[in-house]
Amino acid sequence: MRNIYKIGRSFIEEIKEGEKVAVVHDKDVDGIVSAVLFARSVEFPVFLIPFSWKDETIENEIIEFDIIVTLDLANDVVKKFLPSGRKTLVIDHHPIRESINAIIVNPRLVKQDSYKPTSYIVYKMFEEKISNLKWLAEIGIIADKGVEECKDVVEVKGEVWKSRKGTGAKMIAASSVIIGVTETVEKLLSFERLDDLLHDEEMRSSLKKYEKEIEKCEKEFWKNCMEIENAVVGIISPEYEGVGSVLSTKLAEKSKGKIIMVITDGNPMRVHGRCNGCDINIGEMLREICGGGGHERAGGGNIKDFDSFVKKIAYYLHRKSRKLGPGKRI
Ligand SMILES: [Mn+2]
Repeated sequence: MRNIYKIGRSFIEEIKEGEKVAVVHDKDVDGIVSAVLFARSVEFPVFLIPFSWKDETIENEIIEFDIIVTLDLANDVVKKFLPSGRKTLVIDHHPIRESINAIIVNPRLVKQDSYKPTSYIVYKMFEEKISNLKWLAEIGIIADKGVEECKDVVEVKGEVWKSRKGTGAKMIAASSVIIGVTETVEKLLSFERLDDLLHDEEMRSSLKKYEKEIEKCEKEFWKNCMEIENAVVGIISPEYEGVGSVLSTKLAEKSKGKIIMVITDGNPMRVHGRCNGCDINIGEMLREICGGGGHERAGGGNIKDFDSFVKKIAYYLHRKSRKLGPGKRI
């Protein structure tokens, strides 16, 4: 593993004075923290660009740069916007499905099923320079649920989400949707200690607002939900991004064995499926029903028509409970 960090560092050392460096990073907490750790590690100025798969302007934004560094973005995502002939460094932890013309720092090159968030990788690459920001790296790791394999960095005991660093992770998530990703990065760049984050008024009020919104949506979900076999399906209209995903995870933790489908209203409507402890593969189910995807316990997809979605769920679950194959009619 040490070797891949060294390859990443050599790439950085070879950057010449005057070369313009763009850092494109994911918008989630791991991506935001990685960007802050990276910017605080290198001696040269960097231009930070938050990116999500919906962004279409990225190619124009990075065209003028000599060097591209991407953080927490999978190879196949980077491939879509990478301009040709540009020196590129990809620091990431997603499965490697595509090869691209770049230097790759990804623990999966060494161990395929490794799960070490990008915050951990960036921290390990520059540990000597940013040991004072270990608390921030820990927050990025906690947010991406990577504590298990990063115990040499994360020091939290007991329930991580209830710890001070867990609260820090929630504050960053909330502030990124309420005050914005770039503004959140700006703030984090100025914090030296965990207390600077935990005591920041704007960050604190973001978390309060976000939690209030989740509570409101939880009530809305139970008020108009319907039960189909062991699935509970309900629509919510959240004010902020990411609420559907957070709420579905929360509800599934509370209702073990139930399939939770939180649908966020909009055009298109989006479904967030979760299940803890049932024998239905959520990702597979949503792939078949609405062309979505995911894994055993969590998945998502877009819905055009609510009524036909509900019918398809009923048909799918009825078929599964009778162990019928996909082609057989009931
Ligand atoms: Mn990540």
